[in-house]
Amino acid sequence: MGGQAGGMVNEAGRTLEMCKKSVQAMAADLQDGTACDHLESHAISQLKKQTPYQLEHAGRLTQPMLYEKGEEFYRRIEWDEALQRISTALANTPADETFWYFSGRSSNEAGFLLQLFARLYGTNNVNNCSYYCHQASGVGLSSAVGSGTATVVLDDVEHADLVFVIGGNPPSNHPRLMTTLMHVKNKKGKVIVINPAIEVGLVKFKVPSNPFSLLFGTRIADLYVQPHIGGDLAVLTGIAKAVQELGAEDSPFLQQFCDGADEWLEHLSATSWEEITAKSGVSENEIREMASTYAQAKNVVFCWTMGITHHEHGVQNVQAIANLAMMRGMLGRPHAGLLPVRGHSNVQGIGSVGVTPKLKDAIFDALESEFDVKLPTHTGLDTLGCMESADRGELSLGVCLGGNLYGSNPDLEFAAGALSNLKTLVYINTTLNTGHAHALADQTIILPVLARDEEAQKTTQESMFNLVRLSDGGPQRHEGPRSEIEVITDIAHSVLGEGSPVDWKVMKEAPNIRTAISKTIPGFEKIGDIDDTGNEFQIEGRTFHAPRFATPNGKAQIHCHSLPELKGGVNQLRLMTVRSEGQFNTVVYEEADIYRGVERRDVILIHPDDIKRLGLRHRQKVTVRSSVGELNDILVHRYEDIRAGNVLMYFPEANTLVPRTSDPLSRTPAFKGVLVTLHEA
Ligand SMILES: Nc1nc2c(c(=O)[nH]1)N[C@H]1C(S)=C(S)[C@@H](COP(=O)(O)OP(=O)(O)OC[C@H]3O[C@@H](n4cnc5c(=O)[nH]c(N)nc54)[C@H](O)[C@@H]3O)O[C@H]1N2
Ligand SMILES: Nc1nc2c(c(=O)[nH]1)N[C@H]1C(S)=C(S)[C@@H](COP(=O)(O)OP(=O)(O)OC[C@H]3O[C@@H](n4cnc5c(=O)[nH]c(N)nc54)[C@H](O)[C@@H]3O)O[C@H]1N2
Ligand SMILES: [Mo]
Repeated sequence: MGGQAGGMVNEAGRTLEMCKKSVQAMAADLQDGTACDHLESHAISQLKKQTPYQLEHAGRLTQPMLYEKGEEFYRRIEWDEALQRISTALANTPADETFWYFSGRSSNEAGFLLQLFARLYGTNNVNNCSYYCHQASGVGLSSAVGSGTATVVLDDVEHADLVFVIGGNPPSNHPRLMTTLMHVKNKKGKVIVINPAIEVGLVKFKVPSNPFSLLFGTRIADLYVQPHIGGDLAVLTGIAKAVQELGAEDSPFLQQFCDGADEWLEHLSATSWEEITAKSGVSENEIREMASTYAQAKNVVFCWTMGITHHEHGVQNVQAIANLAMMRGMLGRPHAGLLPVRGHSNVQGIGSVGVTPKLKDAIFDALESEFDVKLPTHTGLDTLGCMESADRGELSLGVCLGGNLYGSNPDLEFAAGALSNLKTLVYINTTLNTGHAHALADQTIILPVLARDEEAQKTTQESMFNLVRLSDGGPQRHEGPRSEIEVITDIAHSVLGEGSPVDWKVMKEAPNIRTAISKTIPGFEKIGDIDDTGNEFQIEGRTFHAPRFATPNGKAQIHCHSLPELKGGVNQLRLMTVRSEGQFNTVVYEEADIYRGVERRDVILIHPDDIKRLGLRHRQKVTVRSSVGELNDILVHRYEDIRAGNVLMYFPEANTLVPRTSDPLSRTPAFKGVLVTLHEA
């Protein structure tokens, strides 16, 4: 389910319509046959030719599978053999030659346990998919307000009279946010969208459960501004400059509660409109219009997603959004603030419970004293760091709890090569994906696990509004898969043995894991009572409803930025790699992208002016080339709704073209800032 919270109720307690993605996921789940049959009947060379759609639709993984280099096929193995192989490999590998990658769908309990095991085993090479996702938001927000998550709760957004939606496609990826935006609109609030592509659902949106909206649609965007890809820093700086020229800044707030205001205001005055418009591709008029709408609004919430973070200057983008909020005192009080709209359902919780290379000091100390152990202190690798280290042959064992590390990586050829250098690779998954075909170590073991809604025990997740929620779990849909908690505790027990500082048998019971979390993760104290009280709770110290921030001096921090040049030369186009309506990340459920009116995935969406300028024709086949790879037989798709000079292709297929260029501050790859050229076949 593409949502943020457990269960089918949103944070305001409203029952939600079943979202389409969860129906698709369940349908894929209930198919005849299993992914194990599929692996047994298809050679690796055949699997490599299959699409993400075909692999996902092979059914559920039900039994451990083993692939050994040199063989043509995967084969079934028993759980005992699989676990034995994994513990033998771990026992024979120096801890710092291993890495531990986590996707964001696992529970807090599973995440906490596996990272704890990795550290007791001896490494900090522990990271999660946020390094390819919202890491820039975490780093940017921490530098601005001292905490890396949303500063608001859902109720704040519902009360806003202006919402900025920057660099995201919520009609496809965050349908629940659309319901909130419709509430804002129904109360005469406004919405400003900043996005190089016009996403139709942000212009007018229809919800299936609302008959009125179904007939007419609700108009969403009051202003829709299309910068060039990568132009946001200039746009955001421009809005701030125009607010300043209107004299609409909240000077008392800036002086009393923020650091760095004077320097920043001087910097804004000194930045010319020529520079701002040239580096954003947005006219001064449009920027001034956004600024005056902002200046008139009382309660403003800023939302953003991957159009902001997937850039070399992702952290600066986030800081610039925070600056803009501070400028008019839209922080540190109810009904206003900052909202990074999250990716995976529990990616935030996974990060909170310690799935990061560097543990927060408080967590580190608490774990050491709770379990009476010494934890490793040397620097752990982030996700891209692990891939690069594996590429250099420095790593020999990887464990992936969920996700598709290969498929989500930039530069697929590099990614396949890096992971194939490993001696052992353990994939803990529900279904097949491209990684299982392309990224194979000397021995590759796939362990089949239950999805969260099939767990026998209750588990918890954290929503993007910092609310910890309890999920019931549910009946198992297939014989064979085991719970993540069971698998992790079994591996940990067999590697660390009876003398382990953590009793892994005790940790098989989720309430015992919650007790450990409550004692070691600051803000999660109440999780220890959740089994008795059922009380879901807000994590302390993250929602700022008073102007006192979690920074060392309690003030919000303003950052000055120099504006980056727009990327690209004469015949180059700026490429964004994005999701279609019919997919969840690397998992493709249907080929069509209904909102964008595109029926297949091997396309490049390009503005008519660019088609003309480059002498191309609609629906002709081209080769798309970047600095790291090329894709052949891509169909040119005439698309009015993208800003000329910029093009759109679908992730994960387009990852062949994405270089490893990343934001130095967050280490997030620039998935939206790829330069490409088109060549006639
Ligand atoms: N159904 C569904 N739901 C999902 C997911 C899914 O795959 N399917 N994935 C989940 C995950 S992990 C995540 S992280 C989120 C992703 O949610 P989104 O961020 O909405 O996902 P993308 O498809 O990457 O869309 C990027 C958006 O940013 C715009 N954009 C691209 N470049 C720029 C730029 O330079 N500036 C600006 N301002 N905008 C730009 C694009 O036009 C597009 O609208 O969704 C989550 N929810
Ligand atoms: N070019 C490009 N690349 C990108 C992006 C982009 O926009 N453009 N987006 C990036 C982003 S935002 C993200 S978050 C990453 C996604 O990175 P990942 O999280 O690594 O990838 P997913 O595709 O979400 O993982 C899908 C797999 O998760 C497994 N799975 C599903 N549910 C469960 C579960 O409950 N438990 C377990 N153990 N496994 C489960 C299934 O086997 C499925 O095949 O990709 C990144 N890569
Ligand atoms: Mo994500």
